[in-house]
Amino acid sequence: MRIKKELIAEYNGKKIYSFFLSNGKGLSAEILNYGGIIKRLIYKNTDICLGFDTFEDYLTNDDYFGAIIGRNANRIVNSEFNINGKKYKLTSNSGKDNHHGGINGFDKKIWEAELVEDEEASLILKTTSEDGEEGFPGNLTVKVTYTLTEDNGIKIHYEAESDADTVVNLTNHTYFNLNGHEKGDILNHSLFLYSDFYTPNGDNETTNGEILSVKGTVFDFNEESSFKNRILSSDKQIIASSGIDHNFILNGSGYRKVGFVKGDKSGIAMEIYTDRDGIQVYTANEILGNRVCKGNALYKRYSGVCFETQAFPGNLKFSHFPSSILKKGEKFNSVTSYKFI
Ligand code: G6D
Repeated sequence: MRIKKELIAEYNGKKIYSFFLSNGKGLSAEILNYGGIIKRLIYKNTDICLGFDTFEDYLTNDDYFGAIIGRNANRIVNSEFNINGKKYKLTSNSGKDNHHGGINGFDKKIWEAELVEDEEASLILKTTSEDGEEGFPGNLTVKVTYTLTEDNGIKIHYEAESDADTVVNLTNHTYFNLNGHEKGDILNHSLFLYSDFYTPNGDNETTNGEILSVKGTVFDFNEESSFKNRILSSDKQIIASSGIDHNFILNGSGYRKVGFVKGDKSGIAMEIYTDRDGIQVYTANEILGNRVCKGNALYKRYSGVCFETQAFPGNLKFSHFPSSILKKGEKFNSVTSYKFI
C-alpha cells in the first residue's frame, strides 16, 4: 500500500491529517491537509526537508516550512494593486506589505484532501478563497495535486479559477537540505540554475523593476557552483538579504528542466522542472537557531534552501514583468517538479 492517512489533531473544529505517500522506489512523503505542508520528504532514507514534529508547531511558524503559498507568493508592496483601473487594498503582514498571501494565506488553510493511488500515489488538495479574502477580488477555487512519480519526483500541479479578474501566483515553500534536514547548512551544496537574468531587490525586500544580467555576478549559476562563496560574498544584494533571497528569470519557456542541486555530503541530487517564468531562491537567511524543530534539530541560517517557482515579484507594479493576473473564467494551470537522483 503506497498511501495512508493518520488523524493527528483537531483544530478549529476540523480534523488534521498526515497523509503518507510512497512511490515504492525509495521516495516517500508526509503531507498535512493544513497548509498543504510537506512535513517529511524521504529519499535514500534521508529526510531532506526542514519542518517540525508536531502539527501545533506549524501554527506558530512564520518561515512557511513546506507550505503551499497563495493567493500570491512573495510581497505586494504597500498591500495594494490595481486591476482594470480599480484599486484593491490587501491585508498587510510584513510592514506595509502583503506577504505570501497575507495574514491568513493558503499556508494556514485546512484543505479538503483525497488520497489517490493509480499508477502513482497522489494527494489532491482543494480549497476556496472567497471574494475579498485578504483583500483579493474574486471567488477562487484552487486544486493542488502532489504526486510521487515513478522517477523519484514530487510533482506539484497547481490549478485555479476565479469568477472575477484576480491575482494568482501559487508556489510551494519547502526548504531542502539534501544532506538531511538536521545535517547543518547548505553552504557546500552546489547549484546549477538555467537563468541569465535576475530581478534585484530594492530597499523593501522585493524587486525594484530592474532586470540585470547574472553574468559576472554572484547570481550566475550557469555553471554548477557552491552556494558558499556566493552567500558569504560582499555583494550588496547578498549583504542586504543576508544571503540569497532573489527572483531569478528562468531561461526558456514551457515545462522544462531549470535547475540542479547537489548535496555535498549525501551525494543526493535534485532536478527542478517548471513551466513558470521565475524562481525565488531563498537560503533560509532568517532562520536564527532559536527554535527546536523536527527531530530536535536546531535549524540555523542557511540550514535549507527554497526554490519557489513563481511570477516575478512586483509584476503588478512593473508592467514589463509578466503579469500574475488571472482573468475571470481563465484557468491557472502550472506544474513544478522536484526530482531526486
Ligand atoms: C523572508 O524575504 C524572505 C522571504 O522570501 C521568505 O519567504 C520568508 O522569509 C520565509 O521574509
